[in-house]
Amino acid sequence: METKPPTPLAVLVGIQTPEVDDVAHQASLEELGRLVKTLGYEVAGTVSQRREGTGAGSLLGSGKLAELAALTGGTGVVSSMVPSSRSKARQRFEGTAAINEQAEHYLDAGRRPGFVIVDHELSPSQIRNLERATGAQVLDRTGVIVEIFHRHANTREAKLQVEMARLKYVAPRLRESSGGSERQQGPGAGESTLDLDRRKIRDRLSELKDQLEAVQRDSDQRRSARQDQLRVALVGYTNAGKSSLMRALTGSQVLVEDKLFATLDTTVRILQPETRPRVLISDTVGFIKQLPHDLVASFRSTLTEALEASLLLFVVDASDPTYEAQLEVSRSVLREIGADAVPSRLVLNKMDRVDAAGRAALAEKHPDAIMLSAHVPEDVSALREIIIAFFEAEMVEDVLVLPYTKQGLIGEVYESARVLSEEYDETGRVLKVRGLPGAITRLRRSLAAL
Ligand SMILES: Nc1nc2c(ncn2[C@@H]2O[C@H](COP(=O)(O)OP(=O)(O)OP(=O)(O)O)[C@@H](O)[C@H]2O)c(=O)[nH]1
Ligand SMILES: [Mg+2]
Repeated sequence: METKPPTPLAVLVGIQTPEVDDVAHQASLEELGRLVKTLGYEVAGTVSQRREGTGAGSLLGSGKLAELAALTGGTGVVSSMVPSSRSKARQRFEGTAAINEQAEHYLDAGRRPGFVIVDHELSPSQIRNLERATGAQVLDRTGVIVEIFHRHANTREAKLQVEMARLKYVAPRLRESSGGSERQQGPGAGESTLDLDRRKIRDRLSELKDQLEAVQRDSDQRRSARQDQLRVALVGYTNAGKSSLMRALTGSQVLVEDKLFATLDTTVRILQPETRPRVLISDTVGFIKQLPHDLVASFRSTLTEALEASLLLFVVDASDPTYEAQLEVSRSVLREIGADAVPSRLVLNKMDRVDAAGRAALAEKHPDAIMLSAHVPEDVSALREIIIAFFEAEMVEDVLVLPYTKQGLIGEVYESARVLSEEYDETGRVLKVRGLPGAITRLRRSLAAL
C-alpha cells in the first residue's frame, strides 16, 4: 500500500512589539498559521516573544531561542543571536513555556519541524542566524506570501510577475550572505559564485520585464476594448468571499477555496441574468497585512482593474473578529494605488455566520453597508439590483443618428448602450439610447468619424 509522505511541520514564531495588543498579536499569528497551511505545512507549535524596542540583531532572547531549538532539534546557539547586555535589559521574556501540547505530541511521534516561520520581517542575516540555531529552514511572512503566490500563479502574466517578485526577494538575501565569508573555500571563490548568481538574477529580471511588457500590452488592448463598459470590481482582503460572490453574480466557475490567496489572476465575467448594456464583474487578488511591496506593484492587472472600474464592491468577511483591521489594510492598499477615488460600496459578507446581536452592531457601525451572504441566492439577487441601480443612476438618455452608410456600427451601439427606440428617417436610423455618458460620447465620436 502506498503511504502519503507526511506533511512538513512548521513552528510559528510571533514577535509582539509594545504597540501591538494581545488580540491583534494572536490574530496575526493565526493568519500566519493559515498562510502556512495554504503552503501545505502543518503548524506543530508556536513560540511567542514579547519585545520592546526595535532594531538590534537579536530577534529572540536566548531563552526563547533554546525553546525553539528544542523543538526543531538545533543547537539553540548562535553568537550573534544572543542579545547584548543592553538589549537584554530591554527585553522582557514571557515566563510560561510556549511549547504547546500539540508540539509535544509531534515530538513523541518522532517528528521534528523542519520549518520555522517568523511573523516579522527578517533581515537576511537574521534568517541565516536563526537557521543555524534551529537547524530548520526559516521563512518570514513575506517569504511565505511570495511562496504562495509562486505556487498559485496560473496565467502567464501572473507567473512572470511572481517570478520577478521572487527574484527581487531572493537577490538581497544573496547579497547580504556574501558578508559572512566562512563558507567560502578559497579566496574569492564564494564571491565569484555570488557575483555570478547576482548577474544571472539581473539578466533574468530584465528578460522577465520584457516578456511582461509584451503580455501587458495585450491585456491593455483587451482592457481598452472594455472602456466605457459598465464595470464592477470585487476587491478586499483575502478569503473575504470575492470569488464566491463572483460565482454567484455571474454563474461562472471561478475557484473558491478556504485558502488565502486562492485567486491570483483577474477574471472578468458578465453579470447574469444579462442586462443591457451588460455589466462586467471582475474578481481580483486579495489583500493582506504586510503584502510585500513588490508584489503589490507587480499585480498591476488587478490594480488597474480596480482603478478603471466604475464601482468597487469592497468585500469584507464580517464574521471575522478582526474584520476591522482587514478593512483598514484593504483601504490603505486602495489609497496607495489611488483607487480610493472610485465610487465604492462596503459589502459585509458571510452574514450567515453572524448572530442577531452582531448583525445589529454591524448595522449601527456601517449604516451604508450591504449585508449579505454569498451563499444566499436572495442576497445575491439583491446585490445585483443594487449594482443595476447604481448604473441606472449614472446613465443618461440621448438620441443618436446612424447614417445608412454606417449601419456596421449598430453592433457597437447595442453593445455599449440600451436602445430604447428605433426609427428610420431620411438621415438614417434614429436611435434613442440610454447609457453611461462616456459610452455615449464615444459612440457619437465613432458616428461622426468618416
Ligand atoms: N459561511 C460563508 N462562507 C463563505 C461566504 N462567502 C464565502 N465563503 C467561504 O469563504 C472561503 C473563501 O471564499 P473565496 O470566495 O475563495 O474568497 P476570496 O475573497 O475570493 O479569497 P482569495 O481569492 O483567497 O483572496 C470559502 O471557503 C468560501 O466558501 C459566505 O457568505 N458565508
Ligand atoms: Mg478569490
